[in-house]
Amino acid sequence: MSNHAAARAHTNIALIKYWGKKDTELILPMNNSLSLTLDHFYTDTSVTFDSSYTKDTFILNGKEIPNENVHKFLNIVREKAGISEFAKVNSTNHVPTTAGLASSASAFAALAAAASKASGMNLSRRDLSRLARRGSGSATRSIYGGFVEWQAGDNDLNSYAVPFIENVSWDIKMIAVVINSKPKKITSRAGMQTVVNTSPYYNSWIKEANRSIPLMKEAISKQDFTTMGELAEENAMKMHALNLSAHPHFSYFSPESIQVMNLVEELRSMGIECYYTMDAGPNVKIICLGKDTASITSFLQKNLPNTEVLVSSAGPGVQYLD
Ligand code: 2P0
Repeated sequence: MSNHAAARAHTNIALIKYWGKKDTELILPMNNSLSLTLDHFYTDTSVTFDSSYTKDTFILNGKEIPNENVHKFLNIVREKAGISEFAKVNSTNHVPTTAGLASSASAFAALAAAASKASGMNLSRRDLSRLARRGSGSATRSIYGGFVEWQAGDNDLNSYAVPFIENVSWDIKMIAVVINSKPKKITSRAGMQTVVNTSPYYNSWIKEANRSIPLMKEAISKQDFTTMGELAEENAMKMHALNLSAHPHFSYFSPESIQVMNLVEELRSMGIECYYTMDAGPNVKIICLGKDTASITSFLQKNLPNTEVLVSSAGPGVQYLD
């Protein structure tokens, strides 16, 4: 049995977001979500199981750090594979370190692929997606490239991602605007469950997300950028509105996030079509077409000098490295 494997997975940004679980142990989401896997941000992870190890070790970007979530995930892999050896996990995040874009999506997708292969399993992509889900919800989608839908399901077997359009011929870009100010950190995990438990608007969110998924798929199929962008921006704002309606209420917006969103609206009024989305942090991601990338980035840099912008295209699904 080969006890070593390495894999690369890219991060993804949700256009229709996952924000709440119906099962926190199995990570079963309340609604389907739909994302774009990106080419620029990825994680490389190698895993070795060895009977001489006396504990699990996790090395991230060259530094050993204890991580209970990685250990719990390795327990799931060992149980599925029927092995008992501890593992050494070595991960490198290929995301500019200052960007604050490091993502549990690429991390757990790469770990699922590397750990399952190193443990002797040969999982289908569907089963890899189910396994990645146990580490982090958004990782479910990073098994596939391009546009991906996570079908919520209602149990461990039927909650997984499916590729919607893996080979994207549409010249869609995602510009990540890196905002360095740090508002109080609330993890996605804690934030979304506070919302599920306390927001009076949560049922409306589910209804709206379910309504938006088929509309978003239709817009992507037709390469209807206006509908796609409007749906993505509205969905993101609805998610952030839930956070303001929770008890205790919270927000991921920083003053600079709002400034960037205002600049996107200004670009639109100038006839340059682009839309924003935000996740569980202050960075703003701008969705645009390749032809407008240069004008958007120079407008941003003129108005917010010293702001880092990172441009991504659609990226591939998980790959084995050896
Ligand atoms: C998403 N996010 O659909 C949403 C939108 C952030 C905002 O999935 O608890 O790290 O590990 O399942 O996946 C980020 O949350 O949370 C996320 P867990 P995860 O991309």
